[in-house]
Amino acid sequence: MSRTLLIGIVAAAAVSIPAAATGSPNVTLTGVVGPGFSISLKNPNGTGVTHLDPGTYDISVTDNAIEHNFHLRGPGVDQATDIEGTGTVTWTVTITDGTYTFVCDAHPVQMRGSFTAGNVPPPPPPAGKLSGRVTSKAISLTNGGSKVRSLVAKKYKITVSDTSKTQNFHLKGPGVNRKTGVAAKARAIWTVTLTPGKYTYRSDKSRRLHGTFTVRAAG
Ligand SMILES: [Cu+2]
Repeated sequence: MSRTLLIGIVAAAAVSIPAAATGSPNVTLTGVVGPGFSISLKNPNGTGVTHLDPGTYDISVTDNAIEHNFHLRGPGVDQATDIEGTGTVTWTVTITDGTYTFVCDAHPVQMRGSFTAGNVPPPPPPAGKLSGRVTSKAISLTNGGSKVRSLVAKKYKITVSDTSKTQNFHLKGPGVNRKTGVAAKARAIWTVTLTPGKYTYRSDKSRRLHGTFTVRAAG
């Protein structure tokens, strides 16, 4: 008996899913402002909105703060919550080719975000920051204090500190071949575009001082 009953429940649940989905044809994006100086607009999967296909969207906006608001503006769209008010509203908006911004009107410099749509490409991701360091005894490449083992392909700013007059810092891999001088101390900032593949950093005067990492495709 239990087997038949279970199949019946599963079948009923399967039928109810498309019925619910057809009642809400628009993709719903979620905008949140506050508490504090935070503002965000997210895709259904929780990632930040950076680029959308043109179309009609429902935007559920929750305004958590009496000193902030959520103001979305771009081609064909200009919608805002009250600065003094709080609560959740849903806007149905039509997104077309272009760039859209969302800000708090009371703090438009600190609290802002943007995305592009259609034929306007998303902006490149901000450059990553790395630190390269070589002393007479050790070499390292770190990312926020952790040793770099794997990175996403994009642009990076590498602050290189070469505190040795006998070693250097040499980064080599697909599209990149940069080095400091062996006989001089140096401090430099290199902007490099890392692409998928294997990279090596080493001192050209000591085989012992070396490390490797891999770069994988973005997305
Ligand atoms: Cu604000």
